[in-house]
Amino acid sequence: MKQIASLLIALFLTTGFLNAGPGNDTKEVKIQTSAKCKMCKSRLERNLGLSKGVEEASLNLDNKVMTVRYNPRRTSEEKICETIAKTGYHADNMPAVESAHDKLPKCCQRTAEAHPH
Ligand SMILES: [Cu+2]
Repeated sequence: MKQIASLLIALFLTTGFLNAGPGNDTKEVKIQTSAKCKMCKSRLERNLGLSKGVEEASLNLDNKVMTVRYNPRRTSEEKICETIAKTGYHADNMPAVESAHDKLPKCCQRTAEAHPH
């Protein structure tokens, strides 16, 4: 009887641990983008934020790396890169969609001079 009780307790603890484990339904990915400035940052964060399965998107303007937290059951790293490419920016090895890039304000295009904001 005592053995059964400790078995049940062990089972309970294991199950509880698995359910409570962090990061069970979100994944995080870092993607190098060709963003230029604050406007690029808010444009990208908005478009990613509106896309399916993305919980949080945040661009670091120092290195232009986008950190995205997402639900892997609803989206994938590739879809996230596609969203960035369709916004007009490179995403790791995925090239920007040129028609989208050409619609960006001049200061946000890749040919733009680096500008101080
Ligand atoms: Cu910009």
